[in-house]
Amino acid sequence: MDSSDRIANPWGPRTPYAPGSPWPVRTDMHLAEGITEEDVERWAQSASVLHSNGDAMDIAVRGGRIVGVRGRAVDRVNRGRLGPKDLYGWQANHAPDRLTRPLVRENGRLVETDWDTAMARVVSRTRHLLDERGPGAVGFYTSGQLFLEEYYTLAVLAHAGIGTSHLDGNTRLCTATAAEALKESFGSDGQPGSYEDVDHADTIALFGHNVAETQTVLWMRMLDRLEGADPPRLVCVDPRSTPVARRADVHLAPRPGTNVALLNALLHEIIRTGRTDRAYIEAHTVGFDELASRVERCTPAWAAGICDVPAAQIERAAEILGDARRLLSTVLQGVYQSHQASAAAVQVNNLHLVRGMLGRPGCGLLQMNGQPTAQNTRECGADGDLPGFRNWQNDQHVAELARIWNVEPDRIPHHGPPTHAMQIFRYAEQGSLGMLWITGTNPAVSLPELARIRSILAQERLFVVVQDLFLTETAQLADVVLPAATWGEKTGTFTNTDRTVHLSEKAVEPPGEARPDLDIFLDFAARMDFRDKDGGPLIGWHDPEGAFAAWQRCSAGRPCDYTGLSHDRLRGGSGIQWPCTEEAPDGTARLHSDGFAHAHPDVCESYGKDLVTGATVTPVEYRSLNPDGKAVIKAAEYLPPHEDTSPDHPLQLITGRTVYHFHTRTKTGRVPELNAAAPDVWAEISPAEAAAQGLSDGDLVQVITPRGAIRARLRTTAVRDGVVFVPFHYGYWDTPAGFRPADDVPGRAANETTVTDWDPVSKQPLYKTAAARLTLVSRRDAPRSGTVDGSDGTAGSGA
Ligand SMILES: Nc1nc2c(c(=O)[nH]1)N[C@H]1C(S)=C(S)[C@@H](COP(=O)(O)OP(=O)(O)OC[C@H]3O[C@@H](n4cnc5c(=O)[nH]c(N)nc54)[C@H](O)[C@@H]3O)O[C@H]1N2
Ligand SMILES: Nc1nc2c(c(=O)[nH]1)N[C@H]1C(S)=C(S)[C@@H](COP(=O)(O)OP(=O)(O)OC[C@H]3O[C@@H](n4cnc5c(=O)[nH]c(N)nc54)[C@H](O)[C@@H]3O)O[C@H]1N2
Ligand SMILES: [Mo]
Repeated sequence: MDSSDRIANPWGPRTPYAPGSPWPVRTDMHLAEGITEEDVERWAQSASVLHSNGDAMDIAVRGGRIVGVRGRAVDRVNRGRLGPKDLYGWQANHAPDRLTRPLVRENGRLVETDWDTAMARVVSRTRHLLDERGPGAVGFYTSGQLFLEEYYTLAVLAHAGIGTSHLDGNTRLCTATAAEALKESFGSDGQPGSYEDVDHADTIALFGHNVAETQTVLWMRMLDRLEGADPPRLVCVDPRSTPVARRADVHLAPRPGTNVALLNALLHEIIRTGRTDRAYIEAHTVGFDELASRVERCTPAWAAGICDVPAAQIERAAEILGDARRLLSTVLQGVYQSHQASAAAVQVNNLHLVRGMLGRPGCGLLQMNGQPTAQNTRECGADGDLPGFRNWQNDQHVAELARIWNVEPDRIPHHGPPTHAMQIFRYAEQGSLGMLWITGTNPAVSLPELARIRSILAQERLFVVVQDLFLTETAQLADVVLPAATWGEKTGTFTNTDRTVHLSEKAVEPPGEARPDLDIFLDFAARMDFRDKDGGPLIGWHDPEGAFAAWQRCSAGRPCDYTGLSHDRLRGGSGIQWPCTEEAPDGTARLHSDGFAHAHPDVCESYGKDLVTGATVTPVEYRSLNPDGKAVIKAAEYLPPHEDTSPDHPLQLITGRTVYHFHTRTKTGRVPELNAAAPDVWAEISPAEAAAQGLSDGDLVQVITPRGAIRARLRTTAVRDGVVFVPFHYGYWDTPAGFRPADDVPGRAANETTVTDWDPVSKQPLYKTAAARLTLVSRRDAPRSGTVDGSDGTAGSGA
């Protein structure tokens, strides 16, 4: 098909299908101009790294360069389909401004150097800090975008090599709440559901998840069901009129930050009307009575007052959810990036538990991931948790890990919870952290309250290492910059939202001296000479296959068991869902089909937390609550957002995504089609809100919060009155200055305005509730770039 169509219509043509039948194949392809399939010399197997869906594709190679991509029809995830970022995004690999040599700071400026010099600086600073101040002075902040082999190597290096507990990923900003909600309810991380549940569901509910723009291929699957025979009913909870909302049978548009009130009312109705599965609750869960009493007074009328959603709509949604026979729910950032993130996400788990809707075709639950490899950050322990979903409070688990690594258990920090990213930056601010090694993330654009983050990273006393493809806003503040190879230039595996593991093969050489992250970590480990307790090398592998084999040993017997997989097994066919073992050689479609073994006190990854305060439950308490390992139904009371509106800041600010860009745009901003589709930041409010404020479409405005201000063009869309939405993608690397100008001039990155605050349970920052006001800078007819409105409206939210 004509590739330009996929900017105007990101989802392509429909292939409708009926419940229970397989999703038809549709093979999408995009090749560079002038290239035909016959011109392609070689295809390298891979999957997308620009979202969590895991769209399988082959990379077209000609003359040592990537010249396009084609969806893999054999793959269970996408059956050949690709989204707009998948189709065009590969062009970023060959951007002219890729980093090709290491950089070190000399007299205040970053200058090119060789690998030996750069690595020697990193090693000497690490040794110095370990000698002078101990492992607590060294921190690592990684990504949801490297490969499994890289995370596992980094986790071993940090946990048992350095011995620091200051290791986390940007997964903290992304899906820490997914992991937490799964631990709270089911004892361990691991998605219960499967994408095949879309094929069987009679009802699909999306909670704070704009799937149409953020997992376009998953939305194609839902659209094909909606246009086939016997379509599912669709429930959408989102304050904006997203493409999902516009297709929904019921769209609930609550005030931002009120998910718990809404969910408690839905549970109230389902319990009141007897739409629960008593036998399932009895056999498989603990905690139901507490939930029933907690939500007893949470009537739709009560929630209507908090959420500003008509009570009748809440009742209607409860009826649909309560009558579903095969319910699939998804949850994402509209829930996770709120002040009661974990409490709300757990209520969606409860909805499935009280209705007995788990572990059967169509009865799916996806606490969605966002980033392509976030699942691997979590399972490998590069988010600070112990590898293999092991429990830091369980001495047996620590001892087992120590055996696998052949070290003394004491060498693995486990005397308290791992340090979360926001706390790592706090330690850097206070000075107790002397070195921060940042890999595959751009915190100078993606963390909240950017003026603060910039000042932390710019400190003389903090040694900052940045490993990236480009001289990002963050790299510009580093002491050492290491040029990394990326997707298409290195081999490894990664796991999507529904636990499907894909192999991604090296297609082309990286530019210049750029090296795979795995090689950089292995080089560091070798130079540091980390040893096990018998004097052998702590890290004994040298390549991706060796790292994968080591990880398999670590995963054996745990919920994320990879022992039945290998790079070879993943070559040629479809991706495979973990756990994959000798007993389940083709992988496992759904977890919890026969009970909740992962929740057993001896097995569970966590004993859980108080959903309101975040206080950890002790092993003794957990054992008495859940001795046999059942699912835990946990109730939570609603609390209002921490920062509410005021006369000074009368609007609620929410931030998020557009279909055309990925995060801080280091890749998508360098792709002509995607950049042209949405070249600059904007702010959305409702037409009524605009009228009330004397503003109109296209006006240049400032969005102001107590932290800072940005400048953006106004778009009027069907968002709730009283809410302003800003996409968070736009940093400074492609502005005329190339970096953030002065802190006292309004910028354009949404995070200039967001708040340093987090969910007490998952520690995920709050990007979706802050108070703001708008002021007019200039009217639309004042000179403007003309392209600032971005998309033509077909795909853009609220168009
Ligand atoms: N195109 C594109 N796709 C991506 C990404 C990208 O950058 N661009 N990033 C990937 C990553 S890492 C992630 S984490 C995912 C994120 O994927 P999503 O979570 O789908 O994306 P967001 O736009 O962050 O937020 C989703 C919705 O939450 C709504 N929302 C805001 N406040 C509330 C609230 O209080 N309650 C409810 N119920 N909803 C609310 C917003 O209006 C928004 O439509 O996308 C992945 N896919
Ligand atoms: N206001 C607001 N802020 C948000 C969010 C929001 O909704 N609103 N969402 C949050 C979420 S969910 C997320 S996931 C984060 C994302 O925030 P970031 O992680 O900061 O965003 P990216 O732009 O994806 O940064 C990834 C970096 O890794 C580099 N990279 C890519 N591949 C490789 C590789 O193979 N190796 C190495 N070494 N580097 C590589 C890229 O060039 C890029 O600089 O933002 C968070 N921030
Ligand atoms: Mo994310």
